[in-house]
Amino acid sequence: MNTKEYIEIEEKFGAHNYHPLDVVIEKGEGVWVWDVDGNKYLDCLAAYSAVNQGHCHPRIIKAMKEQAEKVTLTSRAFRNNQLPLLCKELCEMTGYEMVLPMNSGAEAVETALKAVRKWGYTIKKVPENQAEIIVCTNNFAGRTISIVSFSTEEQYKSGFGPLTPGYKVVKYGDVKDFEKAITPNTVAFIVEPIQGEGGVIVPPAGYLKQTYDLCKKNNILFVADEIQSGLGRSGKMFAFMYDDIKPDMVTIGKALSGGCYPVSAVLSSKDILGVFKPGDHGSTFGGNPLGCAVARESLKVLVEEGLIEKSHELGNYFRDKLNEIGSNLVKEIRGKGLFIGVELKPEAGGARKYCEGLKNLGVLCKETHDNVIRFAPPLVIKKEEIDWAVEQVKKVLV
Ligand code: IF1
Repeated sequence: MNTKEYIEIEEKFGAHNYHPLDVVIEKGEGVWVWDVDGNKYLDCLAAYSAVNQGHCHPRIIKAMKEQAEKVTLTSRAFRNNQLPLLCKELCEMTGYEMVLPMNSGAEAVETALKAVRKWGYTIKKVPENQAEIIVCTNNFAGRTISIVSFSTEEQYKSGFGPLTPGYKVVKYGDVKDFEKAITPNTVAFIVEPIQGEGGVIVPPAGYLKQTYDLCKKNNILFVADEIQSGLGRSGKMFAFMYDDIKPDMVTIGKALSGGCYPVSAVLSSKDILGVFKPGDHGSTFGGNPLGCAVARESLKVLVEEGLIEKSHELGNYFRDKLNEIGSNLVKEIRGKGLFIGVELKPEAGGARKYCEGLKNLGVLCKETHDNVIRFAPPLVIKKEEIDWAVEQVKKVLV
């Protein structure tokens, strides 16, 4: 079957909740993917940063196969011999005390929401059902009802009410706005250290530190959503590490499994995650041995292959090269590490057509927020591959 035939079948039998580029991928290796017609593409999206380690990383696939042949799922009714090791290794690697494993990113965020609320009631002593959580404009944290309830994107919420109460939205990057929103009932501030969906937005210098200090002063939990920006994407293990802070809680997902399996987690302290008692929270698949084995190897690959440092170095190189193009269509090139946003001027007529153009030249990337092209290739990309990608970008941006 060819591309057109696959698309027809999907359009007929699959729900239409996406508008993907018309490329049907059948194989991936490192930074490259191949479609069903045999065309080869450089993947500059990396499944929204889930395949930081590169497609089908041999070590991760090996770990996955080996575990799949032993045992895949035990449920949390019983213990398994992979979960303890993943928790321990994650804590040692990140400096947190405790891990709560889930599957999707949205589930990790939901877990964080439940944890900070329960912490608010049991430790901070907020009156019952009065807990407030502060979030930012332009946030993206997933698609569940509670998460879309605090989205500022109308489409994500519209038609899905009644929505979950208990959130206050403040302007991303505006410390004063954040300070004004604090009340005695504020239990947490949930923030992406770099906004992905928002358009690869890096907040003004000092923003994270100042909001963090205000959280400390007011007994508010600072929660960093590192599901997209974390695990090397920004050129550090976590994007918050560019600032002098240690969030009370961190959500991770995506690259935690190198894109091989849905694995997410919440990292925090014993005091905070300790609010969960048996029966308070869980998931059939969360912490399953297959996911844990895959995650353990994915983390090792990230560190042992020096992918975090590579992201830092090659991210600077990629941005410099994009800047050298000097296109009149470009308003701004921003980001950290290999997490790059190219914002086009309004007269460019939207980013989508440039992504289509790049696809035809063999580079896969995705527009975000109409005017931003995001470049976030697997962190295993080589300099020469960046050079080639930039040549293609040059062709569409002239
Ligand atoms: C989709 C964007 C990326 C996330 C942060 C939690 C989650 C995400 C910071 C939830 C998910 C996704 C989901 C995907 C598109 C995507 C995305 F364009 F919407 F913004 F990555 F850039 N926190 N991001 O970015 O994780 O439940 O999806 O595992 O189509 O919804 P999830």
